[in-house]
Amino acid sequence: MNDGGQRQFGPLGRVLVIIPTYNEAENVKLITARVRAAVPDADILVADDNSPDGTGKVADELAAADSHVHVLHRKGKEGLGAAYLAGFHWGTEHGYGVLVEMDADGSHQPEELPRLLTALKGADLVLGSRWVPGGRVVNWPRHREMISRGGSLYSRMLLGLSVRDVTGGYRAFRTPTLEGLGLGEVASQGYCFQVDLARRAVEAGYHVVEVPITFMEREIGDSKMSRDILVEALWRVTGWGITGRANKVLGRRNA
Ligand SMILES: Nc1nc2c(ncn2[C@@H]2O[C@H](COP(=O)(O)OP(=O)(O)O)[C@@H](O)[C@H]2O)c(=O)[nH]1
Ligand SMILES: [Mg+2]
Repeated sequence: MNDGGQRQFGPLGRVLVIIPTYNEAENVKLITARVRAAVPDADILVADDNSPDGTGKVADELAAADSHVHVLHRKGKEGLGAAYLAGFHWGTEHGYGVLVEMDADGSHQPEELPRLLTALKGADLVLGSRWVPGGRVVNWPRHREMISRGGSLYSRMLLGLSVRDVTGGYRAFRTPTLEGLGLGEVASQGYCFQVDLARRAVEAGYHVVEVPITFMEREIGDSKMSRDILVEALWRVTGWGITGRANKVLGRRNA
């Protein structure tokens, strides 16, 4: 996280909110309406992994009724990371200046997005953060909070990051920032996708700002969090930490 104090940041450009979905048929309607009300100028891209519950069809109906809503149909469940990468690609191709990550389940409140976008005027990347003063979580089971806080702490210690909420998924990127992260090499699928992007942004020297958010646990539908996702995060973060330290010892940077 550099201070960014000396830099001039250009205008933001058009905003695309990317919402990955897997079995969120009810939520996708609610979240789309809330984003449209909170940020009327922004467009929405629903990135659906052929959800068995018909989320993709619901999204198509929303898109047919509103030119601000778009749908990316993917062939099957490939994880959050792959859905976001496809969404970033789509957004870049379509000329958006800002790409936002937001869950479909209402955990990331669209009403807070204007604050993230205001902060992005003076940053390369804004992280919605639960673990800075003013940030909080509502209705999260104790074990989820422990996994999340523990995951952030472990990642920060191992990777030497000053970011507080390393695993959060409510973020606003300037498109050129994403282009500088080497997304072609990102293999992370689940949870650790967010850790991967945060560490790449910090290592690339981008100005990263954390803005406090209130994270609300979902009320409808089921979490896709799984043991496999946790295990992937643990081994990848540990691997990055070891490689990073070895490179430091050997005097190499970003090898
Ligand atoms: N396209 C796609 N979306 C996914 C996948 N896994 C999770 N999501 C979406 O990612 C967001 C976060 O997932 P969620 O289950 O709420 O995780 P949690 O908040 O950590 O419990 C939600 O909008 C999910 O529908 C996936 O494999 N593909
Ligand atoms: Mg969720």
